[in-house]
Amino acid sequence: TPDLYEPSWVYKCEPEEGCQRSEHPQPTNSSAANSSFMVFESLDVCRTVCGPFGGLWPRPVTAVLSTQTLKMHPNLLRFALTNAPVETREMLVEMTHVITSNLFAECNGNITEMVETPVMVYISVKSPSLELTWDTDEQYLLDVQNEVDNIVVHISAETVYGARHALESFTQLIAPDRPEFSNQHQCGLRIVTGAKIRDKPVYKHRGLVLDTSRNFIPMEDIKRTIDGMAATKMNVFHWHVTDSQSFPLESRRVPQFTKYGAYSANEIYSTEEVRELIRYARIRGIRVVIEIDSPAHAGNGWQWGKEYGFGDLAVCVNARSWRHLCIEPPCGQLNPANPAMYRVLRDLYRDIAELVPQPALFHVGGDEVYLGCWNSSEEIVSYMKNKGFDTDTEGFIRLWAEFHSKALQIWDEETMAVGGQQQPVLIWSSELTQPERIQNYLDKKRYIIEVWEPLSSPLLTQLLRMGYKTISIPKDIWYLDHGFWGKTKYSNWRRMYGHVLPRDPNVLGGEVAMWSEYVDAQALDTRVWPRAAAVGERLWSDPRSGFAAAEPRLQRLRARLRARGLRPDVVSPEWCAQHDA
Ligand code: CP6
Repeated sequence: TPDLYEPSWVYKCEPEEGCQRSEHPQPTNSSAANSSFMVFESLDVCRTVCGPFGGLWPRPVTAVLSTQTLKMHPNLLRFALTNAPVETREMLVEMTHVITSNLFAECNGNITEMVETPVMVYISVKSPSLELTWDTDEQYLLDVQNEVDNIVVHISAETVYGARHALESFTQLIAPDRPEFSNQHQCGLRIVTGAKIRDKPVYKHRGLVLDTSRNFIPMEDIKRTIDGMAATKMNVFHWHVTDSQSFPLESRRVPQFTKYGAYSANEIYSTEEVRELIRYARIRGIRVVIEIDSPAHAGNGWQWGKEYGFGDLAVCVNARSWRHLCIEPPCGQLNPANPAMYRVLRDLYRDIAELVPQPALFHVGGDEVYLGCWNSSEEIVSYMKNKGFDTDTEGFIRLWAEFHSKALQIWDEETMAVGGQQQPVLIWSSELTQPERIQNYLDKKRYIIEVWEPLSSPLLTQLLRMGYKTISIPKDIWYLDHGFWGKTKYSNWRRMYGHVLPRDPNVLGGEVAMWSEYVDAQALDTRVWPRAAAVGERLWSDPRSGFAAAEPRLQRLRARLRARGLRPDVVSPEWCAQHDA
């Protein structure tokens, strides 16, 4: 195919160089004028999709975009798939359905039909694998050409997930022909007439943590959050599904978890719903990582042991002595002295292992153990004495480490019992992961440390130096709940965007966190979006250009999220959208 991308009429953008509009004559419409459809040029649309990196978010590695747009309609959009096994093709078909319905949702679901250009998308994928892991190749090439009477798009990727990212970028080359800020009206869609995009992520772990324990978040709101992540090419939904406050995850083997731990019978995620969510996320290139926080942050859902003759499965449950027994009320920690607790944990892990596609990534929690809680239990203290553990801080730390070692072994066994292979697990940073302790307790081949220390903490660097793999989630920057606790540590998107992770092969990536003490479905979208997208671009592209260059694209992303039914917060006054571009 001939190269249509003469530097005289394109924006050329290379990483690290910034973007410059090359001096060029006004594009001529000659080739299009000869064809059978009319050409409408709208500078407004081009302003949003043809500029440096157009309306793309996250920023691709390289993009060369035409300065012309043509009218299109999703009715005249066709996909042709590569030869591949049935399951691979089915996955691609579902991915294209998502893309098409996202386009239909533009213009308030009411796209004007005038004279449109047919768009033909050819997708070629090399690997038939549907596995989604850190080894999944997410790179893609996207090529858009204006042929005689249609637009021809070529997508080529190693995996279906790369192809999905390409499809996402493809939709970002399309924009409504009316101002961003009037979402109420019918409008037309226009597509950039030419593009060459080469793209791949800098970090392989681009996550969002959602806590659904402090306040329950209905499934439809979780799915909307997944939609937002897909729009920004994030790929890990870290589901902090349980905590001490409530246990909304159904376990078929242990129905007591939800019976005693869910806020209500309506506030439960059934096994079927979870399975469906995992599938929903996959079609959007996202892996669901379930976290069962333990041994701390566990209480409600575990308080029925005595009634069933199992003894105390957890201790200090619902203790309310703020700043004494608990990190935050209500308290609760698993009882490591009780063998029945491990049997119950095994049943829960088995249910999860059966639910998640293998190879699976699991999060064991491991944060904020309050040693005073365990110390308040006679049963636990005498268990320690029997084992010859000192009953000082280091003794309790040993007990904590013993818990994780047993829990990991149970997870491994249950993983293998369902035909999976041993995998590393995620664990939060804590007292246990302090540099002087961690090597005694946590094997660097088995644990990946999710470091949530503030930026000023040396821990991330220390762990990297010791050879541990890490996920970075600096709590003073990438916590979306800051500013909503009556404190003023508000993390705005510019600050979130401006944080650059150390480039180290053992930094697998990062996550942005939505703890749910002070949020539920009512304000979820505005609290998460568009700020999470700032982290999404930081993790995908890790650009060196500042937030000023990013802002117009973020405004376009915000409009796109609105069209897809999210309710993202504003980026800046409407004035900026009108005058910045
Ligand atoms: N819940 C759990 C939390 C937090 C953590 N784990 C948390 C701690 C400090 C802040 C915000 C959230 N609410 N289970 C820490 C990983 Cl500032």
